[in-house]
Amino acid sequence: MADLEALAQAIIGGKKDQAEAHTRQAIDEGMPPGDILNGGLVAGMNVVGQKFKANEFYVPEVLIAARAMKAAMEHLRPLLAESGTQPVARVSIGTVKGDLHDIGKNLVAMMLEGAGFEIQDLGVDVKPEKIVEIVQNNNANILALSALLTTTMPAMKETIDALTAAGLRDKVRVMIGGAPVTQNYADEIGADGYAPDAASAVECAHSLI
Ligand code: B1M
Repeated sequence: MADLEALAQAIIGGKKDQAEAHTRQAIDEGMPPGDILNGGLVAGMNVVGQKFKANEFYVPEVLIAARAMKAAMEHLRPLLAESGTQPVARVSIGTVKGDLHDIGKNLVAMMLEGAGFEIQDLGVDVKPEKIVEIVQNNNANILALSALLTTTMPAMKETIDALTAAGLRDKVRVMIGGAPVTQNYADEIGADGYAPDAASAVECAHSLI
């Protein structure tokens, strides 16, 4: 009998093979894919987020858990699409112009995916004009911007200004983060949300929708 608690535990422990096996078993037994996602994958990643915030888990543990979550997700993704299960919201995430750091951004993306958000990863060094094009053509609810350099933080303001100039500022909620970024800076440039770490990014994204 499929065991969602065991699936959640496999994800928390970063046990990729077990996570995949529990997911397959649940699918084969006909459990609705949305139940497997929420009761297993999201439940597991929630605990990972809490442990990360409490400094009980560090970056490697989160990455290993996220790898197990992603492997399980590969089995579920086609079924979720078929069953019409809606994501919590759609997030386009990228590191801003001039900035090549992506480890934190990837961590945030994985935690959001683990929380049931649909992720469009824009990569690094994403120019404001590219973001304007993406916001115009895609239906993301949230634009998530990461910056790791004090010299690239201004590109966050440039991006928000470019969205405003293009008449698109109201189409998307903008959240920002990265080591040098602060809540004050978010307020100053008119971002809708700020999160200091990947677990808080999930809370922030939830608060924006
Ligand atoms: Co760079 N680098 N780096 N670097 N690098 C820093 C950031 C630096 C602090 C090192 C230092 O001098 N002590 C410094 C920045 C100084 C500053 O501006 N204040 C620096 C510098 C100067 C540079 C170069 C300019 C060096 C040079 O060439 N002279 C250069 C710039 C290249 C460029 O981007 N154009 C450069 C290059 C690199 C590498 C390519 C070698 C490599 C990046 C590899 C990669 O990302 N693929 C690198 C690395 C690894 C670092 C350090 C060592 C680690 C960064 C990291 O990944 N941390 C870093 C020093 C340090 O932090 N100890 C440093 C782990 C990661 C999990 O944390 O990214 O903070 P972080 O993400 C956190 C939170 O910030 C938050 O959640 C994450 C998880 O909790 N978060 C968000 C991040 N994005 C978020 C978005 C959100 C919400 C939360 O919402 C959207």
